[in-house]
Amino acid sequence: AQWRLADERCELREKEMEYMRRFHRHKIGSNQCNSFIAKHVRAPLQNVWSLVRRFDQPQIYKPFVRKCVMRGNVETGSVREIIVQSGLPATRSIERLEFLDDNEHILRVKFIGGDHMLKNYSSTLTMHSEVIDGQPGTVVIESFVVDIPEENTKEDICYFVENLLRCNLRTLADVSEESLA
Ligand code: A9S
Repeated sequence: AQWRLADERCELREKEMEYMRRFHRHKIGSNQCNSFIAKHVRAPLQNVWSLVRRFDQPQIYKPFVRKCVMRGNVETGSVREIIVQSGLPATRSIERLEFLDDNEHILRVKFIGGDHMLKNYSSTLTMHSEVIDGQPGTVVIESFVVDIPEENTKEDICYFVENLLRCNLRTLADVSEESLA
C-alpha cells in the first residue's frame, strides 16, 4: 500500500508537470526571474475558483490587500487599484486582468503600476480537480515572472515573491476549506 501511495504521489507530480507545460510558459528576459508555487486545497474546484475569479475582490483571500478599487465589470482588460496593508514595502499596486477563463480555470494578471519594486510582474494561476484522501480537492498552481531589481539577486526576488504567493495560497486554502465546514 505504501508503494502504491508513493506511486500515486509520483503520478500527481507528473500531472502537475503537464499542467506547467500546458499553462505556465512565460517569456523570460535576461534580467528577469520566474518561479511557481503549487498548493493542494481540500475543497472542490468550483469553491476555490469562485473565490479566485473575483478580480475586483482580491482581499477575499489575499491577506496583504487592505482595499481594492475597480471600475466597471470584471473582464479582460479590467484594471484594479490595490491599497496594501501597512508595514509592507509598497502602498499601492495597479493591476490589469489579462485573461480570465471560467472553463479552463485560468487567471492571468499583470502589475502595470504602483510604488512597489515588482516591475513587469506577470502571473498565471490555474487550478485542476484532484482527489485528496478520497475527497474532492483542487491543485492550485501560480507561476510568475518579474524583473530582477538592480539592488537584488535573482534568488532574493524569487524568494520574496514565492513567500508572498505561499501566504496568498494558504489563505485561499483556509477560506475555501472553512466555507465547507
Ligand atoms: O498579490 C499577488 O498576487 C502577488 C504579489 C507578489 C503581491 C505583492 C504586493 O501586493 C505586496 C504584498 C504588497 C508586496 C505588491 C504588489 C508589492 C509588494 O511589494
